[in-house]
Amino acid sequence: MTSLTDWRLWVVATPMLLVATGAAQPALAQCDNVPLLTITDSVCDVDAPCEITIVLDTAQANVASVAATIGDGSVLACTGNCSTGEAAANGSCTLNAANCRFIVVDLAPPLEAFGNGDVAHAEVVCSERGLHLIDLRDVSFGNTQGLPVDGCSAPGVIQCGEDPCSTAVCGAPITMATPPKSSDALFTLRSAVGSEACLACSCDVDDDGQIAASDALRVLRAAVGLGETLSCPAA
Ligand SMILES: [Ca+2]
Repeated sequence: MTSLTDWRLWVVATPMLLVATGAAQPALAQCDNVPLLTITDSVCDVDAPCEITIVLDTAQANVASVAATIGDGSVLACTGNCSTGEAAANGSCTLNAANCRFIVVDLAPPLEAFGNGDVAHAEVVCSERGLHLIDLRDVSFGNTQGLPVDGCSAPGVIQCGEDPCSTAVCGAPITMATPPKSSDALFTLRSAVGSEACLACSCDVDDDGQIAASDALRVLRAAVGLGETLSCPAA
């Protein structure tokens, strides 16, 4: 039998799920078995040059060029400094400081396909303290024949400034209140679907190494006074 409290929880949780998933990334199934370009999670000082790493998973495709724009210009600027990583050692990297668009390409015959791993190290400057989800926008891939290759990108988390875990409250990424509020649960849910950036010390409230919808539900249960115990990993 469902208790009144369970029903209240469901009524609150359902619109939260709709809100959170409505802002999610395009269907991931489209990105199965195609090259994927990502930014590794990075920690940067405010207003100081900082190197971020661009990583390629080729999905066994022939990829000899990658290009993308780092972020939307709101948080990060680019210095123009870029170098290739081990997975694109035969290529060269160019980064446009004006718009943060980079290209890594092998232009020296014989053209060789890139491997899996670091393809570029790009220098950026973050101006806004906090955690930021940074996209790789307008991504494109090409092969050794110069022909386009279908592929995808995924964002990375850039921490700008000091470690927020030093002051974080487990389960309360927004309000830092104990017990947390429903807004903390919503933020946790949005981070679970990739719409927000949250650290494990704030949002992995069952300490299982992942931020999932189940973490958001635990936060919500704590917020409505169901005595949920929240336990995040140490920073
Ligand atoms: Ca978890």
